[in-house]
Amino acid sequence: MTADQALFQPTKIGAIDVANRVAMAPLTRSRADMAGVHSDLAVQYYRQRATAGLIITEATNISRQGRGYAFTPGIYTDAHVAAWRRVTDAVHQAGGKIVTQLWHVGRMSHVSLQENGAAPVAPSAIQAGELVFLESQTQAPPSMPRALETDEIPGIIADYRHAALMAKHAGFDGVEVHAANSYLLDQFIRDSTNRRTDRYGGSVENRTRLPVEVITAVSEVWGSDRVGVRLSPMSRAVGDTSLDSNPQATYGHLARELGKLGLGYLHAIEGQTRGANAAAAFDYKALHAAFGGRYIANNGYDRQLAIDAVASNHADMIAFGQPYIGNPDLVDRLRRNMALNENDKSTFYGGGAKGYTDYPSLGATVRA
Ligand code: 8OZ
Repeated sequence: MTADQALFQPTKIGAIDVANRVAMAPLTRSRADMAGVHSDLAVQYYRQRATAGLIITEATNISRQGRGYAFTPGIYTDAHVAAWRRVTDAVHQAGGKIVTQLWHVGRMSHVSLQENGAAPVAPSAIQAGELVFLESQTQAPPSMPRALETDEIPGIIADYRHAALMAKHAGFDGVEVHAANSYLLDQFIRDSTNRRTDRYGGSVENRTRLPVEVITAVSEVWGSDRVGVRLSPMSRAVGDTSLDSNPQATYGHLARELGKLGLGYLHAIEGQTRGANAAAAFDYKALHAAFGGRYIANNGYDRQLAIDAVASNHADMIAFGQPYIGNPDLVDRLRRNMALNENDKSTFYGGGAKGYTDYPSLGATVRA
């Protein structure tokens, strides 16, 4: 086998058999309804991308409290399950595999998105930078959060467990726990956003306790070999300064603890989310080694970087994000070394079919 063929070989990611090493990274597209229920447009969107070895869905809210952006989907009501079931059936019929990404935004929310205008919750009452997207189709700074009481933590874990169970009812192949990009679990991990003095704050052991407890609970539902986790040790939220003071030690500890659970995979955003690949800024190989299991690398990979990363065993799979917006048949294009469609950035978030399900695949005529 030549180096460039390794990217297209099947493998096993935990308990999931994947047809190739190309994953579709989670992509927020904001096309669900106000209640977080997908329409059949999402069925078409995911079906079109089913030749990916593994689809990781867009970040999906585990609870009403976990919601921070309008029109993002949920996985906590029966209506959510029914809508996602149509998606998973379509992907499976097309020969694909699909896991959903379990998401609680923590402080990255707005009172208008919360039940009865409640304050968003966070490890500590520190307001986030960046902007969230409201139902009024406008953007706003996140609201001032309130710190979770210690006795509320079991309720958060129960919400993750419930969402994991709902994901099972919806027919997914597994779940990915979103512990990246400065959302709730990452807010606990980082000392810049966690000033707690209880057993969930202070030491690295304490700050990583909630992610480990959540992932343990989710693993009880699914079996740990169908649970993945996404981390982004070096990624700041836009307009935010929320990095950890010692990412290598903190995320290394977490990866080691998660490795002991026997998870299906660790998915790492190498560098700044949506930025260039910055594998040099952090020792991701050490993170992978601490974890000891399957590793999905993400961020700014192109065809050659992906081929090299899989051929050299840097990664077991490469997750492509933005290339999957405009290229439903990305695997085919990479295999044949064909040009990629350009993305229309104005249709990334919100709207309908335009920029969602209308990107062309290489047709049979091109193929001939
Ligand atoms: C883009 C817009 C809103 C949310 C992430 C879930 O960065 C997101 C997200 C991306 O992980």
